[in-house]
Amino acid sequence: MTITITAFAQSPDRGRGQARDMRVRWALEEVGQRYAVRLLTFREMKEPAHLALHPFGQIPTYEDGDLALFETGGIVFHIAERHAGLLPADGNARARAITWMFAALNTVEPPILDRETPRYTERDRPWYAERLPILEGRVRTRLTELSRRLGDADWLDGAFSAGDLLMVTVLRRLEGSELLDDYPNLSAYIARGKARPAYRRAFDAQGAVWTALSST
Ligand code: GTB
Repeated sequence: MTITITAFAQSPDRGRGQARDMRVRWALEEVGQRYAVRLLTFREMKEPAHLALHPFGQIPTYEDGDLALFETGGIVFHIAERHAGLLPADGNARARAITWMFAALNTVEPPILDRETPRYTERDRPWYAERLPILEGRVRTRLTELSRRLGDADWLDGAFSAGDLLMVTVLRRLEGSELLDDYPNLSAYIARGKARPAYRRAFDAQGAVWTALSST
């Protein structure tokens, strides 16, 4: 059975690996699963065939036989449960790794997105300049807390896990801003994630979509 995921036919990030298919690609590479990719235009994402797979008309989705999933947290969790390599075998360590998955998506990602989204949608509004420092302050609060917890460790809780995979992709959203500058251990943590061979393969694969598009 071939696993098939969906991704942007034309990613707005031009191959920088910020779209969420990157998380799923990385997870599949970590566990050594081959996969196919169905590329979708924005129009196709809102058509009935895709809406049957994804109620919100987004990417990525994941199909394996008669199983269809959406939401990167659910997809990465499914991959991690089915294959060795992304969750520890010990029950307590596994529960903690799963907790970090939720922490990445529910506690760290929201303030990062809350800061990022108005940069595109509200930049010309009178309140934007006043609001930005507030949003950045909320991101800094989370980074300070996360940095304190990570300390000098390589990963959040022992060996690399799906929790780290999601956390690194979440923190990567801050690349290009100065927000990470005050947190060298978090920058090093992101770099460690990006140095993993599975990350490199996933990044190159998603980047190849943009390269192929721009050469036509
Ligand atoms: N919570 C869902 C999940 O984790 O799976 C969110 C999925 C999601 O936001 N998908 C986006 C999408 O399909 C693509 S990744 N958007 C189209 C739509 O909603 O109509 C978000 C994204 C897009 C672009 C960049 N970028 O250019 O840097 C980064 C992230």
